[in-house]
Amino acid sequence: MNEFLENLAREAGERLLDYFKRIDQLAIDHKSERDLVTEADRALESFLVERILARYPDHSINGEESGRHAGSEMCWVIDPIDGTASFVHGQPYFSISIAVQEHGRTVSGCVYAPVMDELFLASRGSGATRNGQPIAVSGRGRLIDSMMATGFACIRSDLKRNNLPYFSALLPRLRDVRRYGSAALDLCYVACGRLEGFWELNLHDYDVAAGILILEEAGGLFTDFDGGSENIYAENLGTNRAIHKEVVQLFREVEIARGVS
Ligand code: 2AM
Ligand code: CA
Repeated sequence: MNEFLENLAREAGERLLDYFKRIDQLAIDHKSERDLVTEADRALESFLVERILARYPDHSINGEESGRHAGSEMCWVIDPIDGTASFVHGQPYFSISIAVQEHGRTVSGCVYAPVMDELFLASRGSGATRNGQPIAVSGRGRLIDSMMATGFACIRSDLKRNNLPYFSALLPRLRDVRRYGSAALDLCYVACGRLEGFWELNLHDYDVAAGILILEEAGGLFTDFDGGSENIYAENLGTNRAIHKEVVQLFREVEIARGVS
C-alpha cells in the first residue's frame, strides 16, 4: 500500500505543479469571504478519489472538497491542497495530504510538497521517511532554543476563541515562530527536526491525519492543549516531545488568564 500511496502522491504532485505554473489563469471560488477553493483543489481531489477507488473499490473516502463517504472500515482521508491560500498567492508551502485509516485509526500517511519535491511517508510501527530516508524529531528541549509554527484557521472561521492569546504567550519564550500555511507540512517539519513544534486551533481530520502519524513515527507527540487526546481537532499541538510539557503548562496559564479553568 505504501508504494501505491507514494506513487499516487507523486502523480498528484505533478498535476498540481502544472496548475501552480498557471495560477493566474485558474478559476478561484470562495467557500466563505476568506476561504478559497480553486479548480485545482477540485480536480486533484477527483483524481485522487478516482485512483483510490479504481484500486480499492470497497474503501471509503473522506475528502476536504467532496465530504465523507462512509461504509468501509478502511477510509482514505485526503486533502488535495493543504495550504490553498499559499498556493493561490504563488507561495511554495502547500502539500497534498493522504492518510489511510482502519476503523478510524491512521495506519499510513503521506504528505507531499511538490515545489520542494519532498515526500514524507509513514506507516504505523515502521518509522517515518523523507524521500526514502528515515527522519527523527530534534532533541532541543528548551523553548528559547525552539522554533515553532502556527496558523490562524480560527480567524478564517471567525471563532470567538482564537489563537492570538496562545501566540502572545509563546512567541516571547521561543527562538521564533514560522507561519507556513499548511498544517500537514508543519507537522512534517516537526517530524524531521526543522521545527520543535506546531500548534493551531480548529483544524480538520484531513488537515492533520497523515501529519500526525508521520510526526509520531518520527518520535514526536501530538495532543490537545491539555496534553490529552479528547480535543485533537479543536486544539492541535504537535512537538518533538521534549518541549511538550512546557508548552502545555504555558497554555494552561493562558486558559487561566482567559478565565476558562
Ligand atoms: P487548507 O489550506 O486546506 O484550507 C493553515 O492555517 C491551516 O488551516 C491549513 O491546514 C488550512 O487548510 C487550514 N485552514 C484554513 N482555513 C481554514 C478554516 N476556515 N477552517 C479550518 N481550517 C482552515
Ligand atoms: Ca487543509
